[in-house]
Amino acid sequence: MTIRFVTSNAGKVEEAREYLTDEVEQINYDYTEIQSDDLGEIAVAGAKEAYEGTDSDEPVLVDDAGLFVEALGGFPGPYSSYVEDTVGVERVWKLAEREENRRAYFRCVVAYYDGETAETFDGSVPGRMVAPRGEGGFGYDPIFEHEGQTLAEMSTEQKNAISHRGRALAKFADWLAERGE
Ligand code: ITT
Repeated sequence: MTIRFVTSNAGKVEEAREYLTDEVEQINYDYTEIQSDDLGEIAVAGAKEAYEGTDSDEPVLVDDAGLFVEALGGFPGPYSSYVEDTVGVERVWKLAEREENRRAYFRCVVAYYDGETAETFDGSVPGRMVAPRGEGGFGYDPIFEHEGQTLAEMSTEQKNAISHRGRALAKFADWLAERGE
């Protein structure tokens, strides 16, 4: 089976390939990102739209993720992508830097849809906001530290072992294996 990962983000695909024995193909499909506080709802709507809007009947995967900074009421949360594109990661650190409480977490929901079954898998990782460090990963990785290292200082393998996406993908891989696929 081939799983079509609907994303513009090659970093996500690289992380997914470490978990899934099936072939993972990256496809670009510009689905509507609905406005919602619920990452799962956003991801399922995207997966269904991408599936219906493409010709293949291979299942699709959509991943919606965000960084939630505690002292900022969970900002940027579901709007993380928009905030990265508009003001950038450094400015999010600048906001967090003014706060005494630097706690934050990443959350990820992976949605699977095969035309019949829709299923979601989630994961999160706690950490704290720090000044940017590290060259790896993508997005907010340089400003998010977990147990002394930023996610950008970790290899893909190390990041997967502790990350929001790694946890969600591990659940997804178990579910696929249980279904015998
Ligand atoms: P697609 O929607 O095409 O999959 P995207 O990068 O826009 O790509 P999201 O909407 O899920 O994906 O991303 C939300 C934001 O959070 C975006 O700015 C990402 O760079 C960032 N992000 C997601 N996962 C991350 C991770 O593991 N580490 C750091 N930043 C992450």
